[in-house]
Amino acid sequence: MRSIYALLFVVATVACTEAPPEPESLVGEGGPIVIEAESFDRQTHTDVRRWYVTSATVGAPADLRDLDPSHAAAASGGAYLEILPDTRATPEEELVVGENFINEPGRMAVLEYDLEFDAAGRYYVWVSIYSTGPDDNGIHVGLDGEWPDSGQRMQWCEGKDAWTWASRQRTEEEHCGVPGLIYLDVATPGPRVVQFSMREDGFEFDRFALTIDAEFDPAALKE
Ligand SMILES: [Ca+2]
Ligand SMILES: [Ca+2]
Ligand SMILES: [Ca+2]
Repeated sequence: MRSIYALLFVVATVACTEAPPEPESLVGEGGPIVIEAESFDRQTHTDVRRWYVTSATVGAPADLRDLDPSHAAAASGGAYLEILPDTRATPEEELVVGENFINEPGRMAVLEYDLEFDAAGRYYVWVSIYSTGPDDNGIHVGLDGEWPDSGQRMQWCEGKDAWTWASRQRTEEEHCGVPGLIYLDVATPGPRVVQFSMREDGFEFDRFALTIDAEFDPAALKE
């Protein structure tokens, strides 16, 4: 019996020394938090499209279609993510739902970020992307496996050919998106999983910001 207790002690000791991983980022009332897209914790739903890191030293597999060059040099942290292959790079190319486009969130190329929220609240979501056309500028955002209306169809029209912050939701009436409609409601403090999923392939994702400030101006983030 003693040896069993000894073994249990060893197991318990090992278990205690291997503490569960701490969420890397704390989101609270102290102002916006900015997360690099490439620091994601997991991705799922990758059978048709997935996110690839591009940096000065890393690139997506060369056989995946991508018509434009790397934009890593001007990306924050020197790296970004892109959904590839990009089989609809122009409006003339066929739109294939479930392949190069998906209006339903949480179905394709889902990124996950483990974050710790130290305050409940409504968190507005801003994302910096690099878009070169009208078919690489849509994404969805969700929380803990839920995809609320307020996280669907983030859209960018202005700021082509440059890394550009926006927080706008595409609507029936305004295809370029309405500001102030993209947010996640966090009911209680604690660990949460913030998720992004594909709407259009070829989407280039540098970083995102969460803020309780409805008047947030991303210009404040520029050094
Ligand atoms: Ca591209
Ligand atoms: Ca595309
Ligand atoms: Ca980045």
